[in-house]
Amino acid sequence: MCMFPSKTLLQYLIENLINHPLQKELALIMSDLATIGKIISREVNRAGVAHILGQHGSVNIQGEEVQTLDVLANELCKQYLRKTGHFAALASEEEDGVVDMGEFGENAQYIIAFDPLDGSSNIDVNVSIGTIFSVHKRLPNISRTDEKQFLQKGSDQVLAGYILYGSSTVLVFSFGDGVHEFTLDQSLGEFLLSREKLRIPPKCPIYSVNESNTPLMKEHDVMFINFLKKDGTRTARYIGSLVADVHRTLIKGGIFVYPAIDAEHKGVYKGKLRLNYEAKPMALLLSQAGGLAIDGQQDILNKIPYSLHERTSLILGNADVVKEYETLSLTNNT
Ligand code: AFP
Repeated sequence: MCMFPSKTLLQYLIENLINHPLQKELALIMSDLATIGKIISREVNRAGVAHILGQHGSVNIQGEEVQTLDVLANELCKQYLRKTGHFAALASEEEDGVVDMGEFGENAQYIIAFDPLDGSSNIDVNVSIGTIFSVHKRLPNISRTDEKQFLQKGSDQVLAGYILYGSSTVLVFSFGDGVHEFTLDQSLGEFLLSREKLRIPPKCPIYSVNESNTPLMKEHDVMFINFLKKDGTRTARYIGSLVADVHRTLIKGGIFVYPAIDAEHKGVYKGKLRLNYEAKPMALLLSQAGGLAIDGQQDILNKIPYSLHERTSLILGNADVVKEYETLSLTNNT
């Protein structure tokens, strides 16, 4: 067995600075996010033991029940990131409005949006969950706590990624020059490089969709899902944690489809996933890995959010198959 581990995240970030000296602060941000990931990973792993599983009893801005681990992860992210001094403002799935970083954020150059614990309905059953983050430059001439700071295009993200708490804890991120994966070695307490410049495989062997929603979908979405199943060459996988479904898609290839649905049976079709801290960061990773993420009609990276917690439909995965969806959607959109 090899005595020497692969490159640590810290080594990687330092080496990367030789080619990208201006990314110094982003490297520090990435290192801080990795530390948060280690702490959440520890808490997730001992959640059952510590009897901190279960619901917190409150309801978040999305109308969902908040889990204890969600609260813990959100508080940790807020408190830790505030003290780093890198962020002028912060937005979280668990917070109604923009979070002021106080004196720590006065001279900060970046803003961050995150979902501290995505896939929280899976917490109680030991299914993979994750933290998603999206970092932008702070906009000048706008108050740092103004929601407009977060109404920036996905293509302007300077750092995006996720930490997946699964059978191992994995960090996947991009500064916009490739996607890199690091796996947490619990014994060393270090993230070690496991995949550099990750590319989505060319084949699309998996489709991932919550098929219980088909009665609520538009006709062309149902047609597309039937097309994906038509020749029996694809298998179905759906976890219900975006981080886990995206990670599998990046590693194995495939397509994830969450179209707009008419959840209230009123003829009004709406997306479920959040643009700022679910769709945008995943879209950057997919595009950097050679894939594509769209809302049905346009690249997610080109969408300008109109509100902090805006929801969107999301179709991502192998670019050729995602484009087939786009064509069908554009010709059938009503
Ligand atoms: P929760 O955090 O409420 O579990 O939502 C998870 C999520 O936002 C995303 O991670 C999943 O891809 C998606 O929702 C699953 O939605 P459905 O439960 O409607 O399939």
